[in-house]
Amino acid sequence: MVEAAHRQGFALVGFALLRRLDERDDFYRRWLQDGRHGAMEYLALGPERRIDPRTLDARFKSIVSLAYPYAPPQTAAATSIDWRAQMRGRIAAYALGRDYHDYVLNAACAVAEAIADARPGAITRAYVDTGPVFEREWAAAARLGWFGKNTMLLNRDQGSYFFLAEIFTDAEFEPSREPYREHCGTCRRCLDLCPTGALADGYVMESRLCISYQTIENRGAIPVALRPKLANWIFGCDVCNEVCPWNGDASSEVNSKDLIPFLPDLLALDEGSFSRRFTGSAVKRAKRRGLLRNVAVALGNTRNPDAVSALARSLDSEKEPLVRAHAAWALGQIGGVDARRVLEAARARESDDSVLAEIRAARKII
Ligand code: B12
Repeated sequence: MVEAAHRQGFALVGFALLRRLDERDDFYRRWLQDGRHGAMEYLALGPERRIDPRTLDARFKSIVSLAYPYAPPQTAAATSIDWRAQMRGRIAAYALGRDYHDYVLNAACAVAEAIADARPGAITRAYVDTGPVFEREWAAAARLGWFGKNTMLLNRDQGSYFFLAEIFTDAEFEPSREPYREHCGTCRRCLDLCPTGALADGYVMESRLCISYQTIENRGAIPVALRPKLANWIFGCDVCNEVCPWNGDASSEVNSKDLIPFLPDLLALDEGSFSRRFTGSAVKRAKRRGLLRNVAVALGNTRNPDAVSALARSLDSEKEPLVRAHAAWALGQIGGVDARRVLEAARARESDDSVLAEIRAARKII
């Protein structure tokens, strides 16, 4: 079955016996009480299922944990261009190319079949982000790596650019590896360099501050104080991975058009062109209105007067108030006579209160 996993593209395979995660009970409940999950309500549903996976099915005895590497960000290309002058956005590396939920889950299902072939009658259930599972916790238990300060599962050879998948089964698989030591040591790069300070000591992730959360999971307005910190991230964020020494200077030759998309083009996408461009991509999760909201913020962060015309068109004819509101904010960031003129014209015809509030706020600063 290990060979089958490698054949399917998994670089790491490990096993752990299931048990109740008593030592995480308090941490997790406090994390939820503090509201750190933001609007991701599903993380709070039936907490016991995450603490003890045997509540999903009492017959489960062990877990097979799998790591599927993906192409690291093309860091040099993405950071060496002057994104402000060129009005380029960034998409997190995991979301470039095909949506991993499809092909990694298929690969995990093939491994589950290999288990059932080797042990006829075995019950198996595969997950990739698709169930109430602490995937990193179990990957650490299966000794694939250690739980890093950036809350990523890290491995000395693989860094953190891999997806996790797991198979619950009633077959018994004992850990086959040595316990994995933690190797963060005194390093604090991820904690110190996260643009929004979303990471705190003690493996605490404040999702509401995480750029990944804001650009993907938040369906409403992005808090004003966070907007400048998003820089040109328009879907996800890789900073806590990029600064991790265990990722070294990993970078790859991925499709650079996708990696550094031209923001004015994205702001002009209608439902049809959005759907065509992002079908089969993880980016679809943000929906058109979420992505264009992020694009408007990134254009504001360029502070580039060349962005005014694209934002003016959006404020004039975009159907989603959420996007118009962020376009107004962006014009306020850019400032200047043209931006002011566009905001004045929009104020005269706008009827949505949330957009009007953003127009007024933007006018105050220019
Ligand atoms: C919700 C979610 C998010 C949220 C919240 C992130 C978070 N840290 O919780 C947001 C949207 C912010 C997010 C962002 C990202 N995510 Co995400 N996300 C998830 C998801 C669906 C659930 C995570 C979860 O349960 N959070 C709840 C909190 C309470 O859990 P936790 O932080 O893991 O808390 C644990 C520890 O703190 C632990 N703990 C406390 N003290 C100690 C001490 C020790 C020694 C140990 C071992 C543990 C421990 O106890 C908790 C239980 O284990 C998982 C898939 C899954 N089902 O696991 C993917 C997942 C974690 N995400 C993943 C990825 C790739 C990302 C991004 C890199 C994407 C991007 N580039 O934008 C970023 C990384 C941000 C970051 N640093 O986490 C991968 C991570 C792979 C890896 N190598 O680790 C996963 C596993 C998806 C997958 N199947 O591959 N994500």
